[in-house]
Amino acid sequence: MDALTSREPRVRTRADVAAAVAAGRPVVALESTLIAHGLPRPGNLDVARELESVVTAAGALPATVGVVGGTAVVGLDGDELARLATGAEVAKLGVRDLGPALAAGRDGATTVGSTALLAARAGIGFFATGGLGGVHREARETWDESADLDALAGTAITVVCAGVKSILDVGATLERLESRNVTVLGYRTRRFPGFYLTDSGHALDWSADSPEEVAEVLAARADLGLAASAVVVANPLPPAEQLDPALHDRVLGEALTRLRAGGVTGKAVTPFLLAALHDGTGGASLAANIRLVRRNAELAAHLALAWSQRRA
Ligand code: PSU
Ligand code: MN
Repeated sequence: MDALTSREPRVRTRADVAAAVAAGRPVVALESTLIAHGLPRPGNLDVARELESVVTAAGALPATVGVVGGTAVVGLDGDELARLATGAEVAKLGVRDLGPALAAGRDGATTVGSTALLAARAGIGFFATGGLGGVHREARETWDESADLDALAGTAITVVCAGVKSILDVGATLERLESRNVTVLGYRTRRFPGFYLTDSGHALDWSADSPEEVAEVLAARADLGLAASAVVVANPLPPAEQLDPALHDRVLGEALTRLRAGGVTGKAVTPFLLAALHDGTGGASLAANIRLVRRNAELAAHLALAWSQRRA
């Protein structure tokens, strides 16, 4: 580890990431739960590496976040990334799990909420994922609402996503984002994307048509002192790249039936439904998932670049 690596107790920021943040150069955080728990092995490690390459090719520095042997790492190195993608005991860590996991010296993948928290603490302003967690369809009975929403309401970061996962109650999730004052911008659209689908069926009040327009919104928020909560930039798959909506609805219906029958609860729900979709669509949803995270990583890099140019 060289002298530049920034070390706080139990948190390590990779040296090049700390240097780029200090110099105001563009950095994009990536999360590890989508790699460790959202995508099937063994292809998941290739996707993790590819996302980093996409960010690099677009001119920003990637920093994948995760927990390795009880240390929270902002900017996993190649071996650490492989360890979280392929390890036998990699926990799924939301914000509330970080304390116990660090105390126990565990390995774990960070969710949108915990990645946003760790990235923002390290001074990173941009983050790409697939789809946010949100309010589940059974929430009236189960009270299952992703901790991502609460974390985003209290974390200063811009998150690029393809909306929220289509396994969720999208309308209820948008209502909660409104209640928690999370700004949502459609990227070149006023329709909220539906993760595997281009359009969730819900309208948005605001959109931005370029990285510079997003930067203008961030600057306005900063001037108002509103920068303590997240901005969600919702980036839809183009219609030609989405999953067939009829296939999506049919397979999701079956998956929800199996979820109820199987008694799956808590943080196992989202990985279960994603895997059921990937199996039930013969891999078509997996291909769409990989396409959308790649696009989000690329857009997040463009946003980070526009922001650092604006400030220079
Ligand atoms: N995006 C994807 N695949 C995923 C996720 C996002 O394309 O698996 C993960 C994120 O880490 C998000 C988590 O935080 O799903 C939501 O889990 P839950 O619903 O249990 O909060
Ligand atoms: Mn949940």
